[in-house]
Amino acid sequence: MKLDEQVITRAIIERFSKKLLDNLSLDVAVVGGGPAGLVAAYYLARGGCKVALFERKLSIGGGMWGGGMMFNEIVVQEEGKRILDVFKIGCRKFKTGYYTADSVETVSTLCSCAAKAGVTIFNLMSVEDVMVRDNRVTGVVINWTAVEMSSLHVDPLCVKAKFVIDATGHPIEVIKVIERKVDAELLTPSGKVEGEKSMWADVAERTTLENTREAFPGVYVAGMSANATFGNFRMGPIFGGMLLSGEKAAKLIMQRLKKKGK
Ligand code: 48H
Repeated sequence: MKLDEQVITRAIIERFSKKLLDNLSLDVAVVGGGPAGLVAAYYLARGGCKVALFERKLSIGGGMWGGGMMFNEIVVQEEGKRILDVFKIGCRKFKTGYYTADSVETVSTLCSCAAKAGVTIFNLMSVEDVMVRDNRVTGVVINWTAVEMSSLHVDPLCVKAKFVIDATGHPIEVIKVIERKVDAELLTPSGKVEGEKSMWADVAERTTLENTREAFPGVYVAGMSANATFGNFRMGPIFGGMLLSGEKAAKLIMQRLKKKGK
């Protein structure tokens, strides 16, 4: 059979356009494809939610690829290992309570499992704003990362969502937009972003989970965003808290949507 470039081109345009059109109204928009966002999206999709994940970069996986300081191994504690086991990611005991996993295997498996569970992943797309009605976020405003990078004056498009997860990591981009643009308080003690503190792995891993909750009506924070929003420590290259936070965000949202997790 002879291959026709016109067919190849049409296939990509038609299939991508359909994918985008099918995702203009979501149960959950996950912003950020790091470990927390991927795990949250996976559990939401498994629970029957319509979920799309928007990732600014070409590759999904956020800060996990590089392990610690580009040594591509990650550490998880006992509780975090439970999530690695769910995804059948190989991990090895280092000493009591500490396990290591290959960061490339971990990221690629989380990504693959999320896609296979039914998450639609849009890479190269950034969330630059939100829609707010009656003091509740009702969706996200998206644009191509290339537009953002080149500072082109191109207007964005919009995706409606019942819930949004800010899984953008250290910069907490969705919450920061709300803080800057919406004339209302966040659900934090001060009503503002409390801010990330310096390194303390033991406390940070625990508080990441505690801080995984609704930070503005309709918006949950997961992963590093949770501690940055509610004001707690960073934890360095231990990733159990990120994985568990993704799982918790999904559970909380599914309760609100009255969906049963699998
Ligand atoms: C679309 C966006 C936008 C946007 C950002 O940084 P991440 O890996 O986030 P987490 O919370 O899943 O994991 C944090 C972990 O990687 C980490 O940094 C740790 C444990 N640090 C500890 C320490 O002490 O330093 O992923 C966030 C993703 C990235 O891929 C961004 O490109 C993406 O979100 N992103 N995508 N629209 N506006 N902003």
